[in-house]
Amino acid sequence: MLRPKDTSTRERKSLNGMWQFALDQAGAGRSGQWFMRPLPDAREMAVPASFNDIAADAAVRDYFGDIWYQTSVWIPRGWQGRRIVLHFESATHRATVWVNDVEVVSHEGGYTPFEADITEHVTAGEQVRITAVVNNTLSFQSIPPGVIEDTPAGKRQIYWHDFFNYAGIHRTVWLYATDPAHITDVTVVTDLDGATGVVNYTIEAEGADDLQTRVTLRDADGQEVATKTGTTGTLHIPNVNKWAPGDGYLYELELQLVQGDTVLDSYTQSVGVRTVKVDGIKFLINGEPFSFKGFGRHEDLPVIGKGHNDAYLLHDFELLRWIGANSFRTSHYPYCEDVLDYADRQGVVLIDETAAVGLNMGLGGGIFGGQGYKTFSPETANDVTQQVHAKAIRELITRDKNHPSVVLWSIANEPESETPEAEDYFRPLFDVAREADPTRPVGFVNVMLAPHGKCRVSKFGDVLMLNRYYGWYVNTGDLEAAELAWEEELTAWAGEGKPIIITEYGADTYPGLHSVVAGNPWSEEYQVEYLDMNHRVFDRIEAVVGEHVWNFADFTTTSGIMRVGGNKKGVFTRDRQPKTAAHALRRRWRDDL
Ligand code: BDP
Repeated sequence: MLRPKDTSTRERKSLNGMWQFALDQAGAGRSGQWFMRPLPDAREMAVPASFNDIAADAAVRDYFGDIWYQTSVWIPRGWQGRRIVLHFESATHRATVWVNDVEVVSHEGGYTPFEADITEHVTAGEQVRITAVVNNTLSFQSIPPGVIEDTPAGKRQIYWHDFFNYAGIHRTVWLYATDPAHITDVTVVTDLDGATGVVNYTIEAEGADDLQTRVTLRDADGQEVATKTGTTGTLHIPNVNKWAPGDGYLYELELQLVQGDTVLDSYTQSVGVRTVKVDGIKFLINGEPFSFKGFGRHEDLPVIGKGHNDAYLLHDFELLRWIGANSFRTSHYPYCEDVLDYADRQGVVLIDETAAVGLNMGLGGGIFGGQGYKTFSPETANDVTQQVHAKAIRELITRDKNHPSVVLWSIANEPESETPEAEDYFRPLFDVAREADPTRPVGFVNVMLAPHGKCRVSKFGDVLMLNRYYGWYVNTGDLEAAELAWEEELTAWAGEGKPIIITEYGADTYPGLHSVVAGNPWSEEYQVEYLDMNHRVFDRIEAVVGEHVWNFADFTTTSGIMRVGGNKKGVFTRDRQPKTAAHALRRRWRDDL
């Protein structure tokens, strides 16, 4: 699937703005065919945004079930004879969509795009009604998982990930038009041969059997550097300008379907020429050892929740630059594609993660003890879950495969990984990832409950990604003991001979809480002491090639005694003010200061 774009032959129209909106508490909308007419008792809702925090009402914030969205749109008169497509960049966690009275698409998974060819159901120059029923419930067969429990007070949605289950239409909805003959996908794989850049491309198209496929590669100044015909081929760039960390140089590949002198379809794909390879304990980008400095993050903003916002995107990247970070992980789900595009342009390196978070009944919202379920069993996470998970991996890779910024796939965060059931569940999922993308390393993020010697899944990964909270969840306030225990475990992992990225280490810190005495958790000073201790350990172990602090900014979670107005492990507050630790990290990460 290609991201909708304006090109010389394609036109897109954003459906963002105010939609009609109704919560379907009684679950009456599907059988009552709400898509046939204006939604009953509708209010207005902003798209893109999470609906949860808009109403200032706990019943809305904590609602789970069917959520109806409706809008109407004019099909441009000039789109007569064109192929017309309705495209959702995401709907969390699943949706079914109707155009007028006709169901056109259903999609499972809250963070990847889906679309429907609606040409047959619309008329150029006329208005159509678009209705989407979004559903945000989590079950053992969804990614991420959850369960609905019956309690004396009614049904409650339970889940085991430590961030609020924001839902709705979080990203842009597009209507776009192409020629009936159109390109459906392109895969670009780059390589380096000395100073020559190698760009392998494969194009897929529909209705194009009798057409010629033409590609033209241009540099950042718009100068043509190579051209070719055919749906698959290799282009060479003498004296290539590489894409590298901190230097997001991009070429542009124009793809065309041509009949005689007429270009029927044209699409542009940006291309960063770089290589990624794991070699022993080294993580190589363009053959050079790369060391990850940065954060685990969240899509989490005041009022709009997981809704995308360009101004925050720019500001967050400014803060990454300010602090000297070169990378981050899209914890714990695929991010808005605007984020990936911008990372490409900025030369920021990404670990790209699926939404498989919370597949661990030993945990819940952090390290809070068992949940009373077995993680993997026929009744809980089972074969169906595994298939949904496999699809989530495929959809992530299909969507993000052409982003040079993405150097590593993370197929899950902190799942149960110490049991034979976990081993059986994950083994085939690594194959799924490698089949979908043979060019990038694959890993998963290991949790403290499955330390070295116990984890049965790490052996499948190309790199080791570890989340550890020595000095926070264990050895709280005792950094001396934490340092000994952490170094012992990390030394054991280093014996595996793989690169190690510390994908999470962090301490909750209440901004403004200070302490002159060391070892005082929640204070700004303790966050600094905690990070310093971790860095001493990392600096003694050669296999550690990355440090991603948890978290870039404070974020919203469910309520609980372990959370004070959300998770406070941010180095920045939720409104992006630095805690003391931000300055300390800046001194460590910026080598130009
Ligand atoms: C880890 C999770 C992360 C949590 C974090 C924490 O990967 O999502 O927010 O710990 O407890 O277990 O702060």
